[in-house]
Amino acid sequence: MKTNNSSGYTASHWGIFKPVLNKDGRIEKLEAYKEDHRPSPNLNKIAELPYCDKRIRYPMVRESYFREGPASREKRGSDRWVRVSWNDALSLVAKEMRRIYDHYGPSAMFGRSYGWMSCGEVNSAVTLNRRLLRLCGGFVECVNSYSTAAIAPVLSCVFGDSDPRCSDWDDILNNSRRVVLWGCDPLITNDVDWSTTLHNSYPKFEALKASGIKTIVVNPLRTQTGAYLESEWIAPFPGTDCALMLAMIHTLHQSGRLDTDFIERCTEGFKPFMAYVLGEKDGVVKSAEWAEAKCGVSAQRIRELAHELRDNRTMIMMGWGPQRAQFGEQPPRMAAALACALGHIGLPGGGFGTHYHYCSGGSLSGIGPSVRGIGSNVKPVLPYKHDGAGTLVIPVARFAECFLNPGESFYYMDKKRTYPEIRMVMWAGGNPFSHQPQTNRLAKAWKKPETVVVTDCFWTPTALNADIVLPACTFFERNDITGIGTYTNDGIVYMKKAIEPMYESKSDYEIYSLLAAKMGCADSFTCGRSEEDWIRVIYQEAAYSRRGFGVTLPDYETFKAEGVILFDKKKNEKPYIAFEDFRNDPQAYPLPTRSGKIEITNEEIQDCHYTDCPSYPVYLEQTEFVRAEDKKYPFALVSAKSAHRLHSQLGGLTKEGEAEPVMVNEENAREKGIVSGDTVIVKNDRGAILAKALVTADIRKDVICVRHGAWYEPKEIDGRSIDVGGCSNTLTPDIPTSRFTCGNVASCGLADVEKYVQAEQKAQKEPL
Ligand SMILES: Nc1nc2c(c(=O)[nH]1)N[C@H]1C(S)=C(S)[C@@H](COP(=O)(O)OP(=O)(O)OC[C@H]3O[C@@H](n4cnc5c(=O)[nH]c(N)nc54)[C@H](O)[C@@H]3O)O[C@H]1N2
Ligand SMILES: Nc1nc2c(c(=O)[nH]1)N[C@H]1C(S)=C(S)[C@@H](COP(=O)(O)OP(=O)(O)OC[C@H]3O[C@@H](n4cnc5c(=O)[nH]c(N)nc54)[C@H](O)[C@@H]3O)O[C@H]1N2
Ligand SMILES: [Mo]
Repeated sequence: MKTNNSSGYTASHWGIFKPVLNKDGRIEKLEAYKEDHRPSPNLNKIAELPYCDKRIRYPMVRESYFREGPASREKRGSDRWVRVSWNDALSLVAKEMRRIYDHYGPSAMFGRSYGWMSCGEVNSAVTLNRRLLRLCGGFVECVNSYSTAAIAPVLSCVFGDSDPRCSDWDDILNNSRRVVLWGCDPLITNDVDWSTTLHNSYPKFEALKASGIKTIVVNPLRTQTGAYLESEWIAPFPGTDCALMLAMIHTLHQSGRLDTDFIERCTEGFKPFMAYVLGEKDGVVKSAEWAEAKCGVSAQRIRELAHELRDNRTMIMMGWGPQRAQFGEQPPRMAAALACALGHIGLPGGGFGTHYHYCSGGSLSGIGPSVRGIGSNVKPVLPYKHDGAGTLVIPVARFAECFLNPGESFYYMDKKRTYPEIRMVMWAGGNPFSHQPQTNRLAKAWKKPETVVVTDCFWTPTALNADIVLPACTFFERNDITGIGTYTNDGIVYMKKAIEPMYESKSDYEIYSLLAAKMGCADSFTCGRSEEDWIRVIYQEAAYSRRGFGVTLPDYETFKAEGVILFDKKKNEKPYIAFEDFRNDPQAYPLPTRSGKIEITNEEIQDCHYTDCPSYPVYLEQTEFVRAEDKKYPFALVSAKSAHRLHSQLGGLTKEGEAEPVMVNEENAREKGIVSGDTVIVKNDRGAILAKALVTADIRKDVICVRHGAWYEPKEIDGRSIDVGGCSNTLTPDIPTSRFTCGNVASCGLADVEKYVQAEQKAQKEPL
């Protein structure tokens, strides 16, 4: 174990650093922690966060809400704001919570409050919100995430594990001959971690580049990772990966090269799937020529690729981009089937891994305890009417649909369910006006509840659409504790406050403790503990949990003084190879699936009888498909993660007039008369955004990319509503991936791009 005499560090999703203050006590810069393998390129921006001019300075109430209460909800988003005292703001929230619980019970309360907030186990805003609402009687619970809504449930069906552990990087570096980066861009996405990070995977990608192992990117974008690794780039149209993979399987079958030994010993239900590949039922042979017409990759390259991967030990690194689309369940299932067909699962350097792009997945983990937070799993203590809402569950991304259509039934997994009627929304630490598809539809749905309370540090579009806004301080302005590395468990950080809370902002813990006091459940909420008490308890519980495992942590005062503790790494005799035991002896080491094998055909899914998610993986053409005859909207939209933001976070620092880029292929740009730097309008039937053209060869023709997380800012221009903030979700459809998982879509939907001249010309005559 290593400790560092380094008190003064804090931690963020982007890593650990020490804020350096200038003589006026202002954060001037951030010094990256010395063990950080690749300090985030965003450090300079992060240092500006507390001083962002979008900070919420005081508790605020929407003017008409202040006067008339919930009746004025139509004015949400367009009203003026009234500054109130903390006491008045919290009394107002508590009064409304009581009214809702008294009259309607927990099934009217929306409290899941999805979001990435900041790290820190005591000030986990999402947890605190849920903890309080549970004590009050409960709320409508949401299942799934926006990250892995489709992939996680289907991998549970296929492998019996929603996120099977990947083979170690050392195994790849020693044994792989091909690495396929399928729908992922790890150099962008490993910049952040759900807890905090040492960026362990960056040296691995450096080693991969140095190794000479051939890498192949399958993505409509060339990707930052592909450019760095100088990978071969195969660019299918978005949403067509399954066609490409099916044709690869077909090719191997035709040349007698399927790994039939592996398929027979280790998979379940490959036969009916193969009958589909061969077109025995639908009369459509999933040949390379068939796939070329769908995915735009030449039949010859598809055939060569199948053989190339069969002949060379291949690791498929599957990202989560392809599953955030209509029928998003299919690409991960199909990739598993392809990996089985190639037969490399369980062999050194081979197989399929689904988190090399996320939180340093595949890197060695530390030997030490995991830090467990304050928790929200508490029993109701208040005597409000209880209507059994604890059992009410909606898939998280269907919440706008739920607000719009209470009482309507919907399908999810194997059941038909009903949407409850939501009357109050309590949101802390998340930004639905950034994360939910089809933002203009959300804006309508958001008008339905009677009261909306938002706790955030910034005037995000979500805060602007609230009735009561509570200002949280940033992680720079509070003490806290966090583990390091979601998959890698590298150690623990005492997050030390760098500056005092600015304006009237308070830590989330203080805000929610005060609100709990107003509700009459302060003791149950705080357990009589201050923030500092909780940090100590969380640390000591972690230390205690590993006593007897040969891991002794320093005492609390030492930890606090040192600031960062790093655990020793597990030293395996040989690198971990996913599914190795299972492959060697599937009877002795069965998977936790019904059959104990990899389920290509799955009964649980089959029993649902959904045409949008059948029993084995298939290619389903998305409703909005780029090669459709209707050329009204000729481009397929991709909205990948941005290297410069964590979702919408840091987006508030965008300078006035700095438009969000849209990547446009060179050839398309020429046809459209667009050059880099042009202001363009990107539009479809769901909305329109203003963006700045980035003309490039790094995107497939007929595909455009607006990265995720720019701030929604609708304005009336030329008689229509245009989102001048450039939020990609203004253009995405709010549809479920399928009835099976009801996942969210992101890279999905068609749009058009044109040079934006109209309003500029008009602006010269009559300024807007
Ligand atoms: N089009 C498109 N849509 C997507 C995606 C995509 O790729 N494309 N990705 C999806 C995915 S994977 C995800 S996970 C979601 C993410 O969606 P979100 O998690 O909602 O996105 P964030 O912008 O991280 O929102 C966090 C909010 O918490 C606030 N915050 C930060 N620190 C604190 C704090 O200490 N206290 C409080 N109270 N608030 C704080 C921030 O200001 C911010 O408003 O988006 C999803 N939506
Ligand atoms: N810098 C940064 N890093 C992040 C985040 C962030 O906001 N910013 N968010 C974090 C979170 S919460 C999550 S869940 C992970 C998400 O990690 P991912 O989901 O893997 O990231 P995305 O960028 O959404 O998608 C990955 C890639 O999928 C590609 N793609 C989209 N559609 C298709 C398709 O149909 N076929 C193929 N082959 N490729 C397609 C996109 O071009 C993109 O390069 O990232 C995490 N890391
Ligand atoms: Mo995510």
